[in-house]
Amino acid sequence: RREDIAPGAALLHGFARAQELELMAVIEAVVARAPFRHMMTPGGHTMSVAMTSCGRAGWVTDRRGYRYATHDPASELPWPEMPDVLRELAVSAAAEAGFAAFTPDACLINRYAPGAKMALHQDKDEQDFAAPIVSVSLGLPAVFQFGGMARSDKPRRFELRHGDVLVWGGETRLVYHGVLALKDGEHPLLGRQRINLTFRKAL
Ligand code: MD5
Ligand code: FE
Repeated sequence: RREDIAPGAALLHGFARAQELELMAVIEAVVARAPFRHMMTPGGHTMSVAMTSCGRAGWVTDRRGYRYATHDPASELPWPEMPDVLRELAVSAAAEAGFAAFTPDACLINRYAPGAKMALHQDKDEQDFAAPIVSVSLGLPAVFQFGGMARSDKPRRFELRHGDVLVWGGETRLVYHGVLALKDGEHPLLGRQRINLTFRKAL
């Protein structure tokens, strides 16, 4: 089921569900080479969400700022390649939402333990705002906040469940958004966590 939540933003309920086992297997392989880490923001706060990346570019933050990097700062090696099953899922979700020819080069993998959250922010570290962003949710459900172009715009709330895929681009590409503190629970496949994959054309 496709739910249009704003112009250019579509929530594809359960779109990734049938591939849950393959997705978890390739995520484990990426994490074996590029482990999850809690990065520091330019302001000196450690993020509650643990992150890693695959693809040509990975999103990183440290005291110098936010940016995309071709190498993992922890190992100084290139990020693991983006597995085909991940790329194909992102491309097919984008097409389903009306964005043909999406060519993601970055997949950020976010891990939320109970209590982890992501404050309202805009995604604006990418070169090309014409490309959409595709976000895949796995594991425990989270409450996603979808705001407007100003931080002060009152956000709407949506629940993102296991297998849901959110695609946004066009007019809504730069809206403020965030994730409320993850509520504790037990997911049959992932246990006490939520994993979010965010695909972007970064470079
Ligand atoms: C997450 N990740 O679930 C979140 C939300 C990030 C990030 O925001 O930058 O890694 S992904 C869903 C999302 C993000 C940005 C905009 C919209 C949805 N949207 O406008 O619908 O870990
Ligand atoms: Fe974001």
